[in-house]
Amino acid sequence: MSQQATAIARANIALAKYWGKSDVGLNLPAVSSISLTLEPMRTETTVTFDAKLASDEVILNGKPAEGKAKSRAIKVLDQVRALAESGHKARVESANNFPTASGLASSASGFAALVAASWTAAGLKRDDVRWSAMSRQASASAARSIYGGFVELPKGVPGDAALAAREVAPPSHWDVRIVVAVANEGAKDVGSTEGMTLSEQTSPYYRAWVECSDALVEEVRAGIMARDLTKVGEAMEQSTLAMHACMMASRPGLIYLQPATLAALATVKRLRKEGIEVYATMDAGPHVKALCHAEDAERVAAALADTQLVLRTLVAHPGEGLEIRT
Ligand code: 2P0
Repeated sequence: MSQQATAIARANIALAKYWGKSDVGLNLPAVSSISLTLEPMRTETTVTFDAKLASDEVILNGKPAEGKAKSRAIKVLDQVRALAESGHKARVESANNFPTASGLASSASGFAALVAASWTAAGLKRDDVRWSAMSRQASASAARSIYGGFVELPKGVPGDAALAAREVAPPSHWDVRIVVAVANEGAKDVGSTEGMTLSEQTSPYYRAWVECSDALVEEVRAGIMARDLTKVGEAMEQSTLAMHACMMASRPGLIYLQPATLAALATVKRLRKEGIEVYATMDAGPHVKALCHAEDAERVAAALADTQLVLRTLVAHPGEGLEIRT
């Protein structure tokens, strides 16, 4: 007998950034973050628990996963098996409908979909709070992809195994756009977990980053509630630049920004001078994500696509939280 379920999760982009951990074992963030869940950037994952399988199989985008990607997925399956008191091995098939090198973290939607699909396939009842906490342990940004729209993941005090994200406002609250300017197709050199540890241990600006983040999160949250793009945008830009300053001052320096990043930032600044409300954010990679009103998205995308060294653009809008396909 086999038990199967399919889950769909969307990528998210942090408007107020997470960088640093307060508890590495439980993967608790040292700072609160606020994100926007993105449509149409989706991961669809099917999990099948099957008594006939001798070992777990993990297929990512049509290819068998190996190494760290596979062991991180198996860790989630083991947690779900322990809860469901089941010993059956599983087959996991997961695919993204957005390119992995688009600069949109696939670990967020990937782990959110994996937790929800394996939980449901094991016969456990839907529980978004526990899904978010389990996703957070696999990858903190994944906790935010369980919910739709504007989502906050509070910082965690060491030992708080149940820490989960929560909805700030649903997708219908505010029809903004994120325009992604893809700067480079290559994989990044230093992953987020490793980068955060390095920053905490060596960056003289790490403490300052943690200290300034609370006020920025408050500002982003208040700006979202008031649908005030200037307020959200200004705080969002300071959050990303403060995070990058902290990264850069690590030893060795973590420089995720590339020439195309700076060119795209100059375009965003120029558009603002021309009267378009648009603000930029970057993650642990070179891509620029621009936040703007829906009616300006076409013009922002055209200007970024026209920017030297920018490869292409993608446009996203607020999306729903986790869906189970029955
Ligand atoms: C964010 N990032 O808030 C920040 C901004 C990258 C820069 O969340 O170590 O892959 O697995 O918890 O979730 C990327 O971090 O890190 C991330 P882990 P994750 O979106």
